Amino acid sequence: MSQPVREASPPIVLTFAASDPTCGAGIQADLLTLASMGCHPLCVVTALTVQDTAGVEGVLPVDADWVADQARALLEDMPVAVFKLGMLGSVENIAAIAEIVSDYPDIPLVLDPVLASGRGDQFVDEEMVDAILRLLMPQTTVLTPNSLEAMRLALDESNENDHPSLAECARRLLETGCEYVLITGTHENTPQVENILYGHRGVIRTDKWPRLPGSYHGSGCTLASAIAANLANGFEVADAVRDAQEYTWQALSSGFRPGMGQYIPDRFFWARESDDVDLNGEGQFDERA
Ligand code: PXL
Repeated sequence: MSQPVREASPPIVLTFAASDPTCGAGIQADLLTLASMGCHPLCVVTALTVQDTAGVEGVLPVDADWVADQARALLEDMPVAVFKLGMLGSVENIAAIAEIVSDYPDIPLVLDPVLASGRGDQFVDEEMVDAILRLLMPQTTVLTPNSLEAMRLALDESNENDHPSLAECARRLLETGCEYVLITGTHENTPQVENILYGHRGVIRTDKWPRLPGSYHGSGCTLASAIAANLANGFEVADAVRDAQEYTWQALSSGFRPGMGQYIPDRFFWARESDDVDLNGEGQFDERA
């Protein structure tokens, strides 16, 4: 019997993240984004959550041996172009994942330091923050904190007078060993959302985006996965970051509200008919305010 012709596979991105059954955030958001951007996702589940579009009701970390076994099985079988890390669930999982990725030092790693949900549910304790800083940052290519996460990761807890600027947070985070830090500015009091990419020589680029009125679930997962997809597709970091922001802005501006809580980004906006996406327009989105 003749075999079907074997096509070259799309670039493969391995994501370690928690399941969000709403598919707004978490590993399902990563999967949708990576697929939409032409990659094949590999999904290692680090925790289960119970949630709806209004909030998280429960988190069950997956046993660290199961996390490691999922990843090892995939890595022995398929060539991974980029790693992407989201919510990791436990200190044990952080340690297991740090050990696995250290066996692949040439594979770029995008770390979305998920510390809390956009709705305020806390996902990490101090021990996990410490493990992220010590074990993962030195292996990170691009770190993608929002300004609140950057502050929490960079703050010197022993000094109550420590009030670092975001640029100082970026400097401290780069000192922990990551190559680039993209601090997103959704939570800052600026007319437009300003996202700043820092490298060891300073600011690499600043991008400003019109503020959208809705509250979105999964915007950070979408952005980090889009960066990972662009790196897997061969972009340099600065271009990967710029293009990923544009993709995310479009997914957000095409977002929809399927339940009673937050909006969900539409990662397949390009596959649906719509006149909605207009980077220069602001009026169309008023109904979501
Ligand atoms: O948006 C951050 C995030 C990541 N991963 C999971 C989540 C959330 C936010 O709720 O539930 C699983």
